[in-house]
Amino acid sequence: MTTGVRERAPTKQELAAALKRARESTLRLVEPVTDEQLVAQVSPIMSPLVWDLAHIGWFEELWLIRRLAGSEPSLERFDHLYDAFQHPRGERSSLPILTPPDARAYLADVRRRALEILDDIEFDYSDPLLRDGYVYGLVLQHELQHQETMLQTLQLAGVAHARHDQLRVPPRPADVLVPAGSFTLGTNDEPWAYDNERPAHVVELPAFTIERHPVANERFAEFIENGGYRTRRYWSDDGWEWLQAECIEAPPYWEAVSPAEPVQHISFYEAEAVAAWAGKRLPTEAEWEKAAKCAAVDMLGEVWEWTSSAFTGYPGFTVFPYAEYSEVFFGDEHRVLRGGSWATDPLVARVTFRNWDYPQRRQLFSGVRLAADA
Ligand code: AVJ
Ligand code: FE
Repeated sequence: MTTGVRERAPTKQELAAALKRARESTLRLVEPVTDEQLVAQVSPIMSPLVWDLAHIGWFEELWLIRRLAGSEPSLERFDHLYDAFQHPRGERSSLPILTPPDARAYLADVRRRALEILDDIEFDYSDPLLRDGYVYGLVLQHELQHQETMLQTLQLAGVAHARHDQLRVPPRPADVLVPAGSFTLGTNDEPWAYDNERPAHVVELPAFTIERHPVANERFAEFIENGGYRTRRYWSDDGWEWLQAECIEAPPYWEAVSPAEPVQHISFYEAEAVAAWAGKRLPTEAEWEKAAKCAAVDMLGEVWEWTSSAFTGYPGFTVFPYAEYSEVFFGDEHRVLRGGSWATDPLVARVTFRNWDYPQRRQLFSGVRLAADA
């Protein structure tokens, strides 16, 4: 199965194969991880890995078993343990969550039952949950996104080292001019798009330039050498306040980076500051998407790129199929990131996909691509 607008609905075999592939990569990710590492609370902003594992199963049970077949949860207490809104990430290791062997057994059991239901199901295409296999796409993308979350935890734990050495950014920044005019932001016909990517709507933008590649470490190093972290005017008020409170002088893992790779693990504030130092600015998410769609700049799969946009609903937004994916995060607290990183599965990393996080966050595989008024 590929991304992009599909000609026809995926078959049951294709859905089962996609679920299998996602599960294999989840299990591969935790294969070298000890049970002790699985239960560790690595950071207050991350769940213990064993929580992510069981939560993947819980989400699959919720949508592919309870919703589709109307069955009861396997255990009543799972809703309170594995619903992400019940307990903050930093408290999850002190909850009575499943042990690593039980979490693995639960994942396998849910999968077995979900595949039985898939086998029996009558695809009712008037049901928006089933049309184009939507609910299967929801569960798949959920698992794939949690893999990236788990990789962030592994990185913070020092267990994994970001496997990004295939990324190379040319030494000289190259600008692409995107002429003024309108384009369509978002999508109506990407079958597995999230509610926050819809509806497609026309947006008019003045001309702007955007760089062909994200900022590389060597350029970021120049920013540091030029006193970037000590120069007030490069920083927003919030950014400067954050910088003073955290005493930050470089991105995390800075000692180990290669010059030609995109800078990673930078916060929105650092992204803004390096842009100001370069005499540029962050793109808005509309500019980012226009460049990807109309100037055909390849912008997927390097690093997540901070945009200047707050995460909000597009005009005409409607919740589907649950408010806790997107809507509860709308507002001015979160900034949008675009593009997907080297750790993002291609099923998720599409041109209309919107990620979001708090501006101070650096656990993400996040970098920046610079833009400017034309
Ligand atoms: C879209 C990456 C911000 O991890 O909080 C996982 C994805 N939603 N489970 C997140 C998600 C529910 C979400 N992000
Ligand atoms: Fe989740």
